[in-house]
Amino acid sequence: MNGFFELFHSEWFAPLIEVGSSYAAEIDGLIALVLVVVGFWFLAAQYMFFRFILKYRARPGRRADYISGKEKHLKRWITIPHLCVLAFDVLIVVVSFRVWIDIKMTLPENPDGVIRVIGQQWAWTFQHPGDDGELDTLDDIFTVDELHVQNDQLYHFILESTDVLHSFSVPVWRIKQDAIPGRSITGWFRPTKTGEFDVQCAEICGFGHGVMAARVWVEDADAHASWIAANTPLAAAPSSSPAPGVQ
Ligand SMILES: [Cu+2]
Repeated sequence: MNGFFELFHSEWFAPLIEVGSSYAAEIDGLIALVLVVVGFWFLAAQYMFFRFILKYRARPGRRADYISGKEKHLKRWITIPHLCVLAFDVLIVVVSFRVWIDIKMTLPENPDGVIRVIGQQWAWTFQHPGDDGELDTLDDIFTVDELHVQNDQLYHFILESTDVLHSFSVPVWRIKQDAIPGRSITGWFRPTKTGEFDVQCAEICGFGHGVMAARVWVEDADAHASWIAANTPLAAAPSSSPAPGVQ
């Protein structure tokens, strides 16, 4: 059975749009399935539509046929395709449920890193763990519109918003998750491709929504370690004097 579902882990789209996370191909497979099923019925319906228009059209000396569709043998033209469409609907629901469970309802344990993503009108703030690998410690690295992660590592993200609804969208990873004020939403990803990619807010969030874009840098281990070393705030260095504002 699992072999059957593997069919829908599609990398057909790879030449068109980059596949950059462990589950991107699963989302693509689902889209391919919907495209094939809906596309098939679209073409079949259009074919019959135009065929009947031509076949039963008015001709010299003959009026166009009027078919009420009430007779039993004509009703079959509706009932049989209807049942077929329902069967394909069930297939789409089953496959999408599996993808939903894998990506949204399952949180793989023991992440290699945790980042916090905060949406606000109209920028993204990213909180990365510093040298100690722990979030919410003194050496955390805060950036605006600039996310840095290490390739092939399991990340959890904690998504928050300070004002209105936003949506954290990273197309290359096939992530799109709403950020809701007052809530912390946890999700996960595992990047599989190094490079620099787009991050975009995908929820109309006010006047500046269109410019609420950011970039993510997926780096190999060495490049990521040197980025962390270069950006760990000085305040994190051991010091005997208290931080400003602390009595
Ligand atoms: Cu936004």
